[in-house]
Amino acid sequence: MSTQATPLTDPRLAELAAECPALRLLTEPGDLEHYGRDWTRRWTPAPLAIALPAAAEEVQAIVRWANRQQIAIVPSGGRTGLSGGAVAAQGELVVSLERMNRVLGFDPVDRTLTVQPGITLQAVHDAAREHGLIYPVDFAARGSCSIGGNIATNAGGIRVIRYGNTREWIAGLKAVSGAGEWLELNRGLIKNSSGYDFRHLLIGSEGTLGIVVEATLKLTDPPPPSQTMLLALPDMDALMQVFALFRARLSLQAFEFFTDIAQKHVLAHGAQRAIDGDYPYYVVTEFDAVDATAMDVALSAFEHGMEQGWIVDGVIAQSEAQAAALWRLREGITESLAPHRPYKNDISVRIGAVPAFLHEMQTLLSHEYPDIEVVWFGHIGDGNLHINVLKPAALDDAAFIAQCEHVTKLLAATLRRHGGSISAEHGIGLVKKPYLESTRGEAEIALMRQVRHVFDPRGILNPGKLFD
Ligand code: 2HG
Ligand code: ZN
Repeated sequence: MSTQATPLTDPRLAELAAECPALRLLTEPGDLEHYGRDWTRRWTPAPLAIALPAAAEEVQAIVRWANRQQIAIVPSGGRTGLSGGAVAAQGELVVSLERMNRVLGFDPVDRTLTVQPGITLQAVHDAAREHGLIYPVDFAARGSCSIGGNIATNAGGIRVIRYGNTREWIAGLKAVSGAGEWLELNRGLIKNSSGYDFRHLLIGSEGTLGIVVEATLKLTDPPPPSQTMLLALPDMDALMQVFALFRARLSLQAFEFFTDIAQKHVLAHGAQRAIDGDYPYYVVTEFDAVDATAMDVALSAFEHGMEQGWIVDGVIAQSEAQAAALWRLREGITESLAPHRPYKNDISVRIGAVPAFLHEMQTLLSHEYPDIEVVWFGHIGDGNLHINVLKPAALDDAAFIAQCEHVTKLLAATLRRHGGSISAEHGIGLVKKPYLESTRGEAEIALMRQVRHVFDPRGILNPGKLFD
């Protein structure tokens, strides 16, 4: 990928370059491909160019230029998204925030960290730790995803059960609206009862209302010492039984599940087997374990689960390295499945609705995908399931996607009946757009359209994403 700007033959880009002389603009084919796609790999990238602003003023100048020129913008973070929200396949200008990746300040009294949007989640974790605190949102893409993208999708991850989603951790945002206005939202206040809180509109808006140029993040105390356990379960019903048992007796930091098929792929990808034999379901759970008494409570919960027949085997990590190895069995799944070009569903229902929903879903999927490998895993303690449908080598892309879209329609209808969501944490983007109505009412979607128009009257921000 080049770092040098190439000569600009497009007069519109030449005008932008003249207005922002320091702005880095890329038009080499390799750059267009790199910045024009996300992890979905379904669309052929075809952006007009890539802009890499280094300051908020440049972002504002770009948005104003795009309004004048009527050019669509795709705001871009780490592009680890799985719904096509950061795909640029229609001649858009990609505005990559990757150069705006600094920590701008730490406030020890407010316990906040102010950062630019292009900083990775991992760098936020490291910066918080330097001050003896944590930023608790966490998931496997931490090394590549950016905080701006996390905000755009209200990212969740593996600690939601304890800490909630990204939304809970945003104390303030600075952003440029689709019309090019400068917005300062909430300014780090804890109490602010002064009308509409647009901060929360921008969170989860998938780059359709504004571009975040600065975020003030709340930090918190590190959790007490914890223990990580891997459990093997005999059947689906046991999942929620064990969850109820562990949640009642322990202070959970994470409760994640995966199936034997998921484990098969992650082991083939280099993870270490921790439990001999194969079982239908596995749980990785992490819980506070402050002292020996806490461990006794955990062991007695485990034994109770064994006696009831809900747990068939288990391992407790004896070291940090072993805990990391257990976590790899769960966190390595997405990467291990990538070569199989999976079609992904990311769905949620209320925790109370999980058992009934799971049964209906299992019947549906085994009926609709009789000869296709389907991998289940996810954040079962939050009612959030990931379903990855693996493309058989013999089936061509279009036929495979058509089949998966047909099943997703049925799944969306099932979700609607159970009051669930077609996108728990990955966003709607392009992939889930046809199913938005299964989760949101007609009046609600009509209001969303109007809100979008108010923030972005010319429709330049991420057009075609979320809804048309
Ligand atoms: C996870 O929980 C991510 O690991 C990715 O949300 C899920 O690949 C997926 O479907
Ligand atoms: Zn997830």
